[in-house]
Amino acid sequence: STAHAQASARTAFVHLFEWKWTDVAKECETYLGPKGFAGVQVSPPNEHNWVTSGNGAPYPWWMRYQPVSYNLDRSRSGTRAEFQDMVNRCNAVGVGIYVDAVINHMSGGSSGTSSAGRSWSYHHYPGLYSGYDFHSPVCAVNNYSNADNVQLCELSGLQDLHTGTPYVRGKIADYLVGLANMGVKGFRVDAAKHISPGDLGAIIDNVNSRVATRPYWFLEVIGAPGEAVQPEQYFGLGGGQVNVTEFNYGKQLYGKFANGRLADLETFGPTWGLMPSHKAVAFVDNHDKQRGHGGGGSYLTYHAGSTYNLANVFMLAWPYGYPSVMSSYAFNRASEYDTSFGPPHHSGGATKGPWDGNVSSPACFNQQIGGWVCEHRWRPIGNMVGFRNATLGTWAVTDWWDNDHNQIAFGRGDKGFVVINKEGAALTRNFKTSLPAGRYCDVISGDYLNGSCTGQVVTVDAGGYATLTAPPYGAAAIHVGARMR
Ligand code: LM2
Ligand code: CA
Repeated sequence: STAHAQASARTAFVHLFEWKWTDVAKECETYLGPKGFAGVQVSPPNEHNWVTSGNGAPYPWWMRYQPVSYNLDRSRSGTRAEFQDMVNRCNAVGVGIYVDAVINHMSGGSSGTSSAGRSWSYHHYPGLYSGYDFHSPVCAVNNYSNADNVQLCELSGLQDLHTGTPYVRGKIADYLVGLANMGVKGFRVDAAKHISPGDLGAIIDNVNSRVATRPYWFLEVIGAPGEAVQPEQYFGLGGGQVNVTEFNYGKQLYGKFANGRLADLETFGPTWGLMPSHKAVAFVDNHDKQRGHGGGGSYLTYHAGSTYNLANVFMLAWPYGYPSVMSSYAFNRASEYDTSFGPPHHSGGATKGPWDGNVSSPACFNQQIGGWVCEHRWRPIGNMVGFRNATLGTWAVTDWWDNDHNQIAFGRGDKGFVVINKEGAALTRNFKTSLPAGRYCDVISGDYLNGSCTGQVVTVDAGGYATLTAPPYGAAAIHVGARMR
């Protein structure tokens, strides 16, 4: 299990990709806090390049991966004051904010205007960085068998910071310390693979030494066999306390959920080549992989509908890593134009968030372009966060059952039991569980609230047996946090 998760008894987080600060605050208060989410990964909060059109698409999402400064005054998600208000309100309901820290590079291109209306040009960011602060000679990342090429050259033409110098390290650390002092609880280090472990370790140590409480760190390192830079090289950073993204997790789940056999998952974990559980951030998809950015590999996305739901149910029930739930706006995948398309917006590019004009609930579950998908609010996904929190104490898988094909079931000791049915016929069966006798709410067919259940109520007998029904391409799940009174 993971230390950060145990500390809070909240064991999963969500990436609210491209959400506005004012909307994230409302989402914490109305949904994420009550549902037991530990945190929210937010889009990069700093001043960034402003791109009106990319690959023909209006206001591409990826403009935010082109920093212009570490000023929070005006990003696409809102102002510094709105950011602080969000951090405060989310912290107040037990939900930490994790900032996506883009610190490997600055903008791409030769010149431009930022989200705050300021000018910048190649290797020239007024008041922050100039010539000597960038790696030279300038080269392109194009040889993954050479660590220096990966870490000292430009990734996708993005101006590569000389993270070996005290000045650059200091500027980056000041940015992150400032965020921690505002109440930010963690950092996703973007493109960590493109910063040497020595440089990144120095920055992490600098930050950790200057804050009252160490932030939670997870580093984005995409592992691929045979490459010079491997995730393991980053495990020891921050005194060995950091996590690393496990990109093989979602890739392997795709292999089983999209066209393989779920029964194979009985042994899913490090023996499949995954990093140790306590080091890993696990995810079905992320903002890059869902649109084919950031290298190859197939991943399930919300486009897969019920199969996507089931893969997330499995992730949240299975004792591996610290799970990250993806939450998207609708997009098509046909072309570069489609995958560059930014979030729903007003004319001029300001984000039109799911809470815009809505008082009691956000505009979600809209898979047409211009809509927000909000996978984290899909009932099976949102409610399985409660399952994972309730089962934290028993990390072992118990009472495994499968039909040799695509119906599986397993328990988490005396804390929870889940059934996953990726077949076209309903599955009803009397399962052996290790739960205490009692009546439980099936949190897939309904919600548990204040001792009552809007879905199926399941009885576990004195011997631990219970009859559960999982609909076609559906699931059923019971746990001690949703027990009838
Ligand atoms: C990441 N992780 O390591 C982010 O998760 C990923 O989303 C970022 O790429 C990347 N690293 C850099 O932070 C995205 C997007 C790219 C986009 C960059 C910069 O996937 O397509 O590149 O952000 O905005 C774009 C253009 C590209 C151009 C580049 C520089 O698509 O064609 O390259 O800007 O102008 C010349
Ligand atoms: Ca670099």
